Amino acid sequence: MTRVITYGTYDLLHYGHIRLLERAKALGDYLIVGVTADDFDKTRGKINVQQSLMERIEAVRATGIADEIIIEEYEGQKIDDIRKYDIDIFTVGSDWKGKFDYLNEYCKVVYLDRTEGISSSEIREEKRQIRLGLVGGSGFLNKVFAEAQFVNGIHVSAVWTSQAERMQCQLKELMVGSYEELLGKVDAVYIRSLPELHYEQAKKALSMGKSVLCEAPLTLNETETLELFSIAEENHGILMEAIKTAYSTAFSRLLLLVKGGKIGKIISVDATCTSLRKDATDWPGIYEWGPTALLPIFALLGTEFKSETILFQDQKQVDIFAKMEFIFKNAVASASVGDGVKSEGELIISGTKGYAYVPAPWWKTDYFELRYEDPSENRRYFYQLDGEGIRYELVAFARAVEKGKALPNISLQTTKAISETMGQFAKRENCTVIRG
Ligand code: C2G
Repeated sequence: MTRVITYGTYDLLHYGHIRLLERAKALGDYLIVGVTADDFDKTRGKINVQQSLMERIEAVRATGIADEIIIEEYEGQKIDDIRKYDIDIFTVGSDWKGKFDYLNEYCKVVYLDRTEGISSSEIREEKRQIRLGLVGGSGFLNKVFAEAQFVNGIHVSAVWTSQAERMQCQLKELMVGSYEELLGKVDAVYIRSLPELHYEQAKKALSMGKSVLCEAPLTLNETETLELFSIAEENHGILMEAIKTAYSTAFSRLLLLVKGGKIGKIISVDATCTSLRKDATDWPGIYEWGPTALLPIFALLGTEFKSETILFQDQKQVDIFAKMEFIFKNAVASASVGDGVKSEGELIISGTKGYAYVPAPWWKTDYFELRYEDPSENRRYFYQLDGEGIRYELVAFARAVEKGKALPNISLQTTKAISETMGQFAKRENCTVIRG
């Protein structure tokens, strides 16, 4: 009996996949199909997969072609599987030609012609076509534009910015003269303007039924933030707060592990985010860093707290550093943020059994450690991070727009608390100012 194995994601199963499976089966008597797990796909850069693993397995099973279905979870598994399942032939489409020659050592490798003219990416592109407008006075728009190229179904189609000179050529071609003109050309907007402009800009877009992905803080108070969410709902649009860290796999997994009790009861969360930038930035630096530093604090400890801020200004009265202290019922936290002061950008979560350590720059990390009194219990965790998380954030936004339902990685409670805290800071409430 000839045993054949093949692998794939099989997202939105199409006839290209089915033809491949049929020919794979015809190579022998027994066909095993390995369907890729979500995490494994993410590590190989496949971020747009729309169906869950179970949906994809079910679709392959329903073809009736596979004799057995297994899950592909890790790099190198193919060799393990070939041995474990006593495989005679490994086969895959010709788009992989040469890539699996190393398996010849273990079994016969056959590349089958790929079916032209159909692919999961094309189906995803057809399923959703979101014309995205980029708004704001920031060079960061270039980054978002670059990252949008990795997201199926999002097309940047207009840009409105006060910083034309900082835009790369392709964005210059998409520039329009007013916000209204931009809104006329798009289905959704990404906003990275000064926080005090967010409310009006988001409101205008949402009222016209557009969806909005807006950098944090969404607004500078809880009431306006809630109002924006209700306008979004009334107009069937999506409103999502953009903090790229919330979409990094390492950060999400860290929160799950810590919330799951891995370091005991959380006693303290200390987050530091600083930068020294030569260019005057679009946002005052503390606005720029504040929401990111507040994210793990509110996500882990909730939003019932008392807070106090110590703000440092330079001789020209420019805010260069702020230390925000939080007292919760059973825990404390601090956010040290600065633009003009440099420190170690680490995140430390202290618990009654151990602590989590995320090295600098923690807001775009692919790695963290859980550490204990007995160092032999320490564990290191690594995850893939592409595009600083912006790419994943855009995928989540596109999915939400398509489904008409947001499943943000940031809770509404956290979003509200970030708006309120940054607003209080803007008004210098509970704030002691030290001038240098
Ligand atoms: N395929 C094809 N024709 C298409 C599209 C895909 O023959 N038009 C084949 C691919 O070559 C692959 C299988 O269908 O053999 C599954 O394709 P994907 O779901 O895109 O999976 P892929 O990323 O190619 O995974 O470990 C993973 C495997 O190595 C391949």
